[in-house]
Amino acid sequence: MLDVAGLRGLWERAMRDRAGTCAPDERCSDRWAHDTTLLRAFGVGLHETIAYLYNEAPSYEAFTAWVLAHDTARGNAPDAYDPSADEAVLSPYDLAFFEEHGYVVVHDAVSPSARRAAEEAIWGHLGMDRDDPESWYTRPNGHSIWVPLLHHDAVWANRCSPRIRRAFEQLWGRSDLYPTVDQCGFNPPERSDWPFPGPRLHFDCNLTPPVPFGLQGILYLTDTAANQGAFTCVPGFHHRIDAWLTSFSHDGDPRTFDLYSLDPKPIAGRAGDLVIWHQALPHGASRNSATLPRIVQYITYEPTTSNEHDTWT
Ligand SMILES: O=C(O)CCC(=O)C(=O)O
Repeated sequence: MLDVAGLRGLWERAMRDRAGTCAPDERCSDRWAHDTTLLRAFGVGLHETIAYLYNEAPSYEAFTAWVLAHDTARGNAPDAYDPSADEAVLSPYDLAFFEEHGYVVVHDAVSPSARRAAEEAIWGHLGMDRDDPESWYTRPNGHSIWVPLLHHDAVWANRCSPRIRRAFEQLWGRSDLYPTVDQCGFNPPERSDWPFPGPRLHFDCNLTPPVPFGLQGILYLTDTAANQGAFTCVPGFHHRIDAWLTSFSHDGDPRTFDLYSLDPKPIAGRAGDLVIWHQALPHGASRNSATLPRIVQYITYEPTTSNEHDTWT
């Protein structure tokens, strides 16, 4: 079978890694950026691909068929968006706010009908009734706020929103970006039989200093009060992180440090707000002490080449 745009190399590397025979230089960040871009261009999620490759060890033919079965005509490619929507989404004030605080809120990132469609899709996927609070605690996916709904049309429509793409382009200062194929989230009010399961404050990025520029994002599909499980981060920490990491060079582990001691702040928002944050901010969800669930979609755009270190800390 023909190699499809580098898929064979990706499949071969995964099979070698699975067998424990992958050479160290095959795991470099450039290779990672290439492979993740390839998967995003085909419209498949990273975790679903890893689960498929590592759990099922498919033949190359089966893997290619699996990838190609995903609809790639979703408008996720850098040249697929409408140039008429090319005006700035983030104002100079927004950009300065991001520079100072390391996060920014994009209002009306998607239309009301688009966010309602995604919210409906999540209720439907979970098999829950928004008017029946008992149903909010009967999740088929276990005790987690993650909702692995990746390929619903409404979710794809938000992921490819021109306003969202443009905001990420402005922050990255480049346009060779693809949206990650990421999941949704459902964080109901905490109960004694359903304590908040996290994610608590953490970093997803490599903590080898200097921590490079990188972005993450969350779209609020419903109004989200500060006490409603809101996204929480430590504003401004991107300016301090390298010095902070250096303080661990002889003793301690930044991954086990009590990040709650760094003065985190919940970021409330309206339905349709997208919060974008610098990867160097400690961040997480929070416990929901309100009366309604927090319902979100995770959306990030990443470039086709890597600025990350090869050594993971
Ligand atoms: O759901 C949230 O508010 C936080 C999400 C998060 O921690 C992440 O995307 O890494």
